[in-house]
Amino acid sequence: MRILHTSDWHLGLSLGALSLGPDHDLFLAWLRGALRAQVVDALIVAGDVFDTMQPSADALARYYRFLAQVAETGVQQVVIVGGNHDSPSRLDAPAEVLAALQVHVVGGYESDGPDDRYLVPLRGRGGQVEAVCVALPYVHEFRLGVRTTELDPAAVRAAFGARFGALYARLCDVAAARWPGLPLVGTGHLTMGPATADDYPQAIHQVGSIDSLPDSVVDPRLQHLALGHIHRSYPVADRRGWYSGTPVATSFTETSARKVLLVDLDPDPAGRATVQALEVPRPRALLSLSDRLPALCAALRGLRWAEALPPALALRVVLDGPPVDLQGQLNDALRAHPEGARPVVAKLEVVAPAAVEADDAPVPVLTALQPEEVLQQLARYRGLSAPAPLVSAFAQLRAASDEDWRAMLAAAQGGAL
Ligand SMILES: [Mn+2]
Repeated sequence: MRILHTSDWHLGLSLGALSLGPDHDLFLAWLRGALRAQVVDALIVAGDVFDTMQPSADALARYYRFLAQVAETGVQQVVIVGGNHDSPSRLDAPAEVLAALQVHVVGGYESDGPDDRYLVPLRGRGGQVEAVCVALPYVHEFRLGVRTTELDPAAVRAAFGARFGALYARLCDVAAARWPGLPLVGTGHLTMGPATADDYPQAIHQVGSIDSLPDSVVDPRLQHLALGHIHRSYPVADRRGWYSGTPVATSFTETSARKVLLVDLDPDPAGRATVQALEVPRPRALLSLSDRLPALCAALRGLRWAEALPPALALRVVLDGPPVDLQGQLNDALRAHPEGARPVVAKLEVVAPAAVEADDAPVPVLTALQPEEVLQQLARYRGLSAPAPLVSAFAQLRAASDEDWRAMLAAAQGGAL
């Protein structure tokens, strides 16, 4: 039984004003080719199919078009579970129609529902059941009944580890009893292993105080736990669990190669799966560029790329003085490329040189600064140097007595005070 494991498609995602729809179309076309070429029996999508709870019609069309075409690749079944970005009920709504296409959807976890919902027998090309998938979607902490407010973090982590472990163990028990002698594979949308801040596209991904779950969550009977949630590919729990990572980068920080995983199960249920990564061709470069405006415009004019789609740009313009038709100059530079093959500015930030230097300097404590220093720093931040007369006028105002103030105001207002 050969499985292709992917996750975190985030269909419907935009980078700033740039829709990643064309990127997702290229990925899904490539995926159909890979499923056919690699003679895959089952496709597993481990959550975050969509980027939002209410995906656009465009994102839905892309999803259904793919599912309608996937049978042509020879894949015998598709298993899709919901992630924290997906609406469980919306994902489940077409489940019965999709079941007719051998697409098994599990949108969300109900603690009082029947176990059958989370068990998908996987058939090989001969039509025989050759493996069973324990298809668990993202499970919100309150569904597991752990009260995070009453326990310290270590106790919460231990309690969640025990609950998740017991959930997988119970479903493995049922699967092993109903389909004895077959290898088991699982899904999950949760955090395990050495996730870093960059692995979470949004703070919401660090759900409650669960943090990273212990290896003991992965039931030893699961040959492969297909994980989603973290956007980088890495193994956990003695390589029995794997994150596939996002196939299409969802942010400018996801610069490493994007992957899907090919998983060959051992027909012996006590055996081990073999996992190999397939690199997904990058549909477009995500470039972060920072420079002064003339150099940046020259760089934009000279951009060349090998990817199918023009680059998405995160620009940081370092301004020496007051901005001079910034947008116009950037647009002129971009028009060096033909329409339809023009790089797209997804993010634009304007900073003063002082701000660039200040990135490396320690942040000064406000109370340790003299007011004149604050004035000079403000001027530098705005890309100006504070002229001496301004600084001395400021110092004079600061030193002025109440009487001086009245005199100055009177002078300024023509003696009407
Ligand atoms: Mn995700």
